Amino acid sequence: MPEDNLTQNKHLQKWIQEMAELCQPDKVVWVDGSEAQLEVLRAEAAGTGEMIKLDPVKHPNSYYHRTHRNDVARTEDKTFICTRNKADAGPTNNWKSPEDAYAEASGFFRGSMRGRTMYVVPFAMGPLGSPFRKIGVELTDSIYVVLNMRIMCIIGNPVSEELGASNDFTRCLHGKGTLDADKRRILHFPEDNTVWSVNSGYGGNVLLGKKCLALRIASWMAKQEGWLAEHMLILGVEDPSGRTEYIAAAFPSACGKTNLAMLLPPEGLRSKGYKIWTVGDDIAWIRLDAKGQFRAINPETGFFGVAPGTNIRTNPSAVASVRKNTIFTNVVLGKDGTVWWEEGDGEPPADAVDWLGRPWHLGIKDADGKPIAGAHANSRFTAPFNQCPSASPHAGDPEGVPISAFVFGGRRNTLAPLVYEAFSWDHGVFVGSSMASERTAAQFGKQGEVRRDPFAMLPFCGYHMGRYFQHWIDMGRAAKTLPKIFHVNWFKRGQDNRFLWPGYGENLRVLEWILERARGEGDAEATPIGYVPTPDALDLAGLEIDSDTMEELLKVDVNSWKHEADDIEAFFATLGSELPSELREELSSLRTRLDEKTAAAAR
Ligand code: OXD
Ligand code: MN
Repeated sequence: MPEDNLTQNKHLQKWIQEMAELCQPDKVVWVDGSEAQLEVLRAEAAGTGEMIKLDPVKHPNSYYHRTHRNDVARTEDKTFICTRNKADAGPTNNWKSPEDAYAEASGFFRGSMRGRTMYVVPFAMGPLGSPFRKIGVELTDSIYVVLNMRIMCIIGNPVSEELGASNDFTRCLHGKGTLDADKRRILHFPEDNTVWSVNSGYGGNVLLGKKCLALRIASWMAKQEGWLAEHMLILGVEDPSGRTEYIAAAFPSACGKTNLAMLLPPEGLRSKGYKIWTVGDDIAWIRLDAKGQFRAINPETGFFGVAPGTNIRTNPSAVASVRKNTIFTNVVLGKDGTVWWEEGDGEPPADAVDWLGRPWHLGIKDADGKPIAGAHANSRFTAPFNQCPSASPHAGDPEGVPISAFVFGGRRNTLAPLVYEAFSWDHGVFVGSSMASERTAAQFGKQGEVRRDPFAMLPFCGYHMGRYFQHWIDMGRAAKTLPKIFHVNWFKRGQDNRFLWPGYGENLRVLEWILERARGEGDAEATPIGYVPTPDALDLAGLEIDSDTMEELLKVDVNSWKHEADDIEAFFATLGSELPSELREELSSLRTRLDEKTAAAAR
């Protein structure tokens, strides 16, 4: 037992003991969350080179860290849902039996912390005292993890005090091990409320409160307990009358969620009095309140955002958020203690090393003459939520914020119009369940290939996807006020392959229409796929966009949608008998509406 262990919790004590016996750390240190202790850890990590302290004037209290070159992103092929019955994990997850998974990973953990310290990090996802909050305890041999957890959630004594003698906490064990990629495992045991992660040091695999607890384990809990754990941003739109309404939106990774969550209104709308309030950029926990209204919290207290592409134009609020108290991972490091990344602001530091630690300068090329990027494409910043200028004053409300609209989005080069509204809750669930993105020329693989990512939860749903769809349908039945459901596509391209919509701040024009529709206002036209804005329904004042482009953006091409219906059917078939009948019916109604449209055009 750690000498300074402040917990009297017998369940926690027993588990720490067992895990320490397995991993054999030299020391077990209780993380109390105090600034004094964190300072000691920062100094220790700076001493060993695990973290590099950045220039205290340009980047106050900020650090740099590099992960192993084979360990720079989430590893979905090494991520498993370990349930007694394989069917409970469903066809979209990798599965292992709990016995096999524990046995194999125990081998990797055994003795792996010799010569190292095991840190005990009690953490809370969601505000303390809130009906939403869940408690976890992460055991880790990485100071980088402790310091990131400090930014991403509430840690330390306030959490263990709230836990008291209860056994109701997620047991999270993380060990860097040898960083051997073949032996990397991210294992979820929802039946045991346990996560084991070994042989990785990359954030998404090791900050176990985030994807592992707040999405995979939480989605399982949410199904049992009657709530929703979603891969969604939450934002508030304040209109000129001072009214603020909230939207929760799901997009696959790399579709600009953080940018949308921190959107800065374009001048035209800002001068009218519009403001955006950020509640969360990645995860939403959603419950029905006593009145049957959906309310959401962001269970995190920080941003773990992608650095490249973040600049004063794309996301000024993110730039402000990372000014201090930030950890940068795998970006360019200057000898002068500054950091830089591609499509960031300003010039790179003169004397710099890239994310692999090699001397680097802008324009440097590899042996084939290809430019070498200085920052890894998935390099990250970890920054405190409350440093965001658009942080909502209601982000920490224990009851959450009321949700007026759910928005789903994908990256579709052609098919999907800029925005459309589902006809009903079940139709909206169908829209979420059939979400997809197309590969662009910038991605590896066949261009135009469609990848289904239902509710942007494909890598994060901790149980059978068909049952998850059913849960969404059931939540709609339980609600007394139903938010409307929308689909957006910022990425539609014209004949010349250029984006038709300017995106970024201008997306607020679309959100404005969405909220009007949610209130029962706003003009729309029924099409086979849903309600689409009439040509003059969007407020385009101050935006230079011609009517042909708008027509193209809002167009619903019936033949392409017929192909889409075939593709959705093929995807649904992979879910077998667990696909809710409501979704089968929605697909068949979509086909009927498309056929009617063709018939009407022929008449
Ligand atoms: C993330 C992701 O890091 O979705 O948030 O990949
Ligand atoms: Mn995410």
